[in-house]
Amino acid sequence: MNADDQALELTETEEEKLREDFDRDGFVVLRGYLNAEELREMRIHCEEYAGRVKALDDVAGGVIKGLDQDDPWFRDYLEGGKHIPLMKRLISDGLAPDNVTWINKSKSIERTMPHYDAIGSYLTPPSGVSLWIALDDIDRNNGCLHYEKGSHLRDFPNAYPLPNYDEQNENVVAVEARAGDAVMHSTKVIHFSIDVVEERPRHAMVYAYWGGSAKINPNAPARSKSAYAENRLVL
Ligand SMILES: O=C(O)CCC(=O)C(=O)O
Ligand SMILES: [Fe+2]
Repeated sequence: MNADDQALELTETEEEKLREDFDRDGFVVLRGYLNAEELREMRIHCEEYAGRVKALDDVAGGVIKGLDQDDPWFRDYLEGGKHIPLMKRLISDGLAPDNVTWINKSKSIERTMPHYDAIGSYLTPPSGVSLWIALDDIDRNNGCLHYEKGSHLRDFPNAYPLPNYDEQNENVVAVEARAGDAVMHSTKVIHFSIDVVEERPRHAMVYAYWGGSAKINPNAPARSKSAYAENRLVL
């Protein structure tokens, strides 16, 4: 069954709360976003991708981008997953898919340094939203994500990692996740992971979108490898 056969079931009040949280914090955490069967299905497609296209263990940096280009299952989820209606309402815009990324950062790989996803964007405004899904339990011991609440409302340098960034500032919160939990975050919110101290699988997937109304900035070089950079699709 395709993921878009189901929908995220939320009451009006629940959705209203998510919208308020997203506007204020720049992200929302969805506990149990994938049920056991959906989690199993996404993991199976990662394993299948690893066997047929590329294994994450063989990739320096622990990140593979563009799974949508080699695997219709991931492309279908990017273009039609159950998250899409809510994500559109969170940013009050259409969604222009960018790519599907698969991440597993072990001890020997550099953690994800402080950044916001729109760094280096060739779009203006660099608005958008990403769906990050934990495929494993990801806690303080194996490099959980941290977010700075409200940082999406300020402007930061266009550089990775963000220079002179205070990771201990009072608005930073740790987001420990169980497998199947998800985070929807603005492309402008600052986030990073911490060092892995306990070696355990730390698989996550990211389904990334630009705001449908964002335009290509003619002054910015088109450095994107996204399959959608040339053929824009707006959901
Ligand atoms: O899982 C990670 O370490 C990085 C995730 C991230 O930066 C993202 O989803 O935008
Ligand atoms: Fe990110």
